[in-house]
Formats: sequence, C-alpha cells, structure tokens
Amino acid sequence: MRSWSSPDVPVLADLGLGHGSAPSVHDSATGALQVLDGSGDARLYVCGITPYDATHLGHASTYLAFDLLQRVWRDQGRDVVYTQNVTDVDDPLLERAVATGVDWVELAERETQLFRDDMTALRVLAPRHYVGAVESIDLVLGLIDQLEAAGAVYRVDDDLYFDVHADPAFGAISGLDAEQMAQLFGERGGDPERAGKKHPLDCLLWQAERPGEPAWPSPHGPGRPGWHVECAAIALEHLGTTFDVQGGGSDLVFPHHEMSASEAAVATGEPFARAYVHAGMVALDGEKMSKSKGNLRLVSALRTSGRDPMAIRLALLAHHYRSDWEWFDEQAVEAQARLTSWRSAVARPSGPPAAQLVAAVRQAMAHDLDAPAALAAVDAWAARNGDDTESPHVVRTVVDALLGVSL
Ligand code: 5CA
Ligand code: ZN
Repeated sequence: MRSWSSPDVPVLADLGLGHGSAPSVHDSATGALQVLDGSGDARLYVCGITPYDATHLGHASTYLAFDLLQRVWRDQGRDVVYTQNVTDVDDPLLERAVATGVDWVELAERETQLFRDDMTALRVLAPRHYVGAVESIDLVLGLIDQLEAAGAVYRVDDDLYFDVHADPAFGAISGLDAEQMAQLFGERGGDPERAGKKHPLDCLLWQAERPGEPAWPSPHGPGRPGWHVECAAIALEHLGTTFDVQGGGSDLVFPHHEMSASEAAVATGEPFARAYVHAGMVALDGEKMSKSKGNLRLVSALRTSGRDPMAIRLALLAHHYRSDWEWFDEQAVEAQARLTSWRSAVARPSGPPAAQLVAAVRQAMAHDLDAPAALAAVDAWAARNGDDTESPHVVRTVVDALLGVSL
C-alpha cells in the first residue's frame, strides 16, 4: 500500500563532519547491547498498526524509536531498507467495525490514513515497503506451504496451526518460562485452551472462514491469515532472511515476535533477524495506553489542539525508548519551552563551537538511541554564548539529521 513521504535527512558529512559510528542497541533475545555493524543497506522491519483507532502517543513513541535508529544508520553512511506492515484484517479491527457499524475496509483505510498523516507531521521516516495483510495473502499462503514441507503444520477442524516444537530454538527471543508464555499467549490473542491442539502454545496460521467475516480462497479452504505469519511472510518477502532488526513495542516480544521468528526460521532454515529491539510502553492514568482500554492521548487530537508537532516529538524524545513511562499533559508544555529555546538559540548570529555537541549527540544516539542524553547536550549548547558564526547552522542541521526535529 501507499507509504507516506519522508522528510529530507541532511547529511552531516556534507558539512565536513564525517560520519557517525555504528549503532548499538539492546537485543531482547540476548539481553545485551549488540553492535549493528555491517556494510551495505541496513534492513529493518517494524510491526505496524492494527488500524481500528487513531495513533496514540504510545504508538508514536515506538515508531519514533525506529526512526532514530535509521537516522544513526544514515549518519554512518548506510542506506536503510525499512519495511512495515499494516494488520488490516484481524479480530480487533473486525470487532470494532461491527460495534460501530462501519465497513471494516473503510475503517482500516481511514485509520491508516490518519496514521500516515500523524507520522508525516511528526517527521517520522517512512517505510520503503508499507504492506497490508490483505495484499499479502499469497505471501502468507506461500510461507504456509514452506512450513508444511518442513512438517510444522497441522489441522484442527478447518484451521491450520504452527507446531512450535518444530523450532528447537522456540522461546529464545523472550526467554520466558512455560507458565509465563501460557499466560501471555492467552492475554495477547492466542488460544491456549483450544481442544485438539498438539501444544497449548501452537498458533494459528490460517483461520477458516467464520460467518459474517471476510475470507479469501486457499488450498486449505476459505479463510484468513493468522497474525504472526503475516509479519513473518511480509518481512521475508521484502527483507530476506536474517535482516538486521525486528522492532516493535515490548508488548510484542511474546508471543508475536517469538512466533514470527520461529515460523520464519523453520520455513527458511535461517535466523529471522539479527536483533530484536523493543520500545517501552507509554501509560496514561497509571495504565498502558491502549486502544482496547480507551485511555488514549491521540497525536491527531494534540495536533488539532494547536500543539506544534515538533514539540510532541520532543516530548517523546525526552524519554529513553526502552523505558516504560507515563504521559502527563505538562510534558507537552515543557517540550514546547525546550523547542522555543532551541529555536531562538539557532536563530542567533553566533554561538559556542558545535564540535563537542556534534560528538556528544552522535555518541548518545549510537549508544542504544539515548535521546534524553542528546537533548541534554543540545540544552547545554543553547544555554551558552559564543562567537562561532557557523555553529547555529551546524546545530540546526545536527538536530534535524539525528533527532528529526525541524527548528
Ligand atoms: N499490528 C500489530 C503488530 S503486527 C500491532 O501490535 N498493532 S498495534 O496497533 O496494536 O500496535 C502498533 C505498535 O505500537 C506496536 O509496535 C505496539 O507494540 C506499539 N504500542 C501499542 N501500545 C503502545 C504503548 N502504550 N506504548 C508504546 N508502544 C505501544
Ligand atoms: Zn507484527
């Protein structure tokens, strides 16, 4: 499907600033920092929205984390092939469509467009491949064929299941014990109680048509794809095997990323990704912000209330991507004050030399995307005076290139 348009990313090397170093990020599978070295195009997959309600600050915060990663890669001189899906057919979307009397296709299109508009306003870099589940049915069926050939598929009634024991490494990404897995699987869309399954954690690959729900023809009978196989199929098609980073919010570690990675590994015989990177959860009123609970601050609502999108972006950047944190409306006010102070600092005819700041921002961002440390470095520069006539322009460019904030 159509992506959105990316903002231009200035190249710091063009200002004679050379290149930054390779990013290190926290890999959930190993629990350690991993250097994302390599040459050529970096390959990134980030799980996209299920478009049944508008983008909230939790979504925005997660997508912003992976925008930062791309900016570090680009500063290193690498191109990034970025793929993101849209779960444009799934239970929560269909349920919301029925509850509100809206056609499910229209609901998905409307909310996906709002997401594109929000991402554009926040200057979040766009995926090169923006791919819906509905347009990927053939890819999913192809991956199911590969899994069948590997002996990892079985039938319960008319539904197809993935046998998690076909992957000897199953569980390696989340590192959870059996009890924790069973609980999360039940809470996050799985069906551990379903009779006839070989193992409670086995997940749906193909769900047979249910009355009143959309379905597509297949050799297994009419139905629709399971959730995890959707992302596995889209990522493998557009990035290949063993791409650099599989990303998303921490609520996707299990079962979603565990299952997708297992399915892909069993089908291809290769690791799915090199690193599994997860953003923390944003809360509101003491609870994880979520469409299903309705405790939301929408990006679009903040925008229409007159908030400068760059202040929203700065408010999100004030938190390290891996931390869980709670939104309070005052954070937008603080971010606006920071934005105003930065804007007046770069509008000065001269400022303190920028070299130290450039190094500090680069170092902070390359070290597990430490945006709060980068913000502190810019604050410190803005608070001082100096007679370097180049530095305001350099700082404006660095803030744009690495933090995505247009001053
Ligand atoms: N379509 C699937 C992924 S394939 C999905 O999880 N969609 S979603 O709309 O529910 O979430 C989209 C992204 O936002 C996911 O990466 C999810 O982890 C992240 N997310 C959801 N709620 C929050 C939150 N409160 N804080 C931070 N990130 C969140
Ligand atoms: Zn996904």
